[in-house]
Amino acid sequence: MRVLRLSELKPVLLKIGGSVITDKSGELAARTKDMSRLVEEIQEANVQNLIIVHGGGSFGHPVAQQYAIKEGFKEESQKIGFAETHHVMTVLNGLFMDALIWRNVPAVSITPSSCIITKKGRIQLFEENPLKTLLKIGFLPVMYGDAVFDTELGFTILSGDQLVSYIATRFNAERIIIGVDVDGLYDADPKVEKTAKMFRHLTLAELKTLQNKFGEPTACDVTGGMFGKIAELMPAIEQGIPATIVNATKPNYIYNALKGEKVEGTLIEKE
Ligand code: IP8
Repeated sequence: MRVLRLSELKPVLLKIGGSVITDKSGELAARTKDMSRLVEEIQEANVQNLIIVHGGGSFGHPVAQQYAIKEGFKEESQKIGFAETHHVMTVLNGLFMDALIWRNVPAVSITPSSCIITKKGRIQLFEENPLKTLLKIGFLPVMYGDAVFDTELGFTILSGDQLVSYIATRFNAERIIIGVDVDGLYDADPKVEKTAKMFRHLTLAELKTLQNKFGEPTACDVTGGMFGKIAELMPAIEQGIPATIVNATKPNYIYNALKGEKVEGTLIEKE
């Protein structure tokens, strides 16, 4: 049995947006068919050293918003909200893990709230050994956006996007794939504006300019709108790790992206 050395690990980070695996217009509405299809694509692609991070969608976000969890611990009544936010994320994660394990994928979930502490919302401490060990043995680690403890705020929300960027940077990932429910990154919301223009390629400098222009949070997403989320990837892109944004609701897009094949979407690179 061969156990990989850390220097041999060049993980591929796959973020599955909450809008892909849940219906954001509902509450606690999982898209189990999409989960199964994605798992088939992930299994078929059979990428070595893959790490998956998924978002909160209609599980984490509505409860986190209701109790203002991201803003930190201000009153006793939020405690049940923190507990509930974390709990519903474990439920969503459980559904995704079910889909993976039923398809014989040796996936193991790591709970962010148990191994990460943030400071004012930014990751300050990350006990990496479980993740490293899973990768070395050849498991598929799965993490997710979560309600976490914070040294200044008491608690807060950690987005899956910050987590992806942090892991990619720390583990010097080969590349990042971000699966969303639109075809890529646009200059306006393509679900609202018919004339919205999609970017096929962006440099880091271009992304920074766009982020200043469009980085507003959306209504029921406590961790920021699309530009805010993509902005989280900047440190990883700065380090030379390319990120591709693809439509994970369209069959085979994630498969093609994982295989490194040409796929419609937005590629963001350092230069
Ligand atoms: O959907 C946030 O993760 P995201 C998760 O990746 C929670 O922003 C708990 C709201």
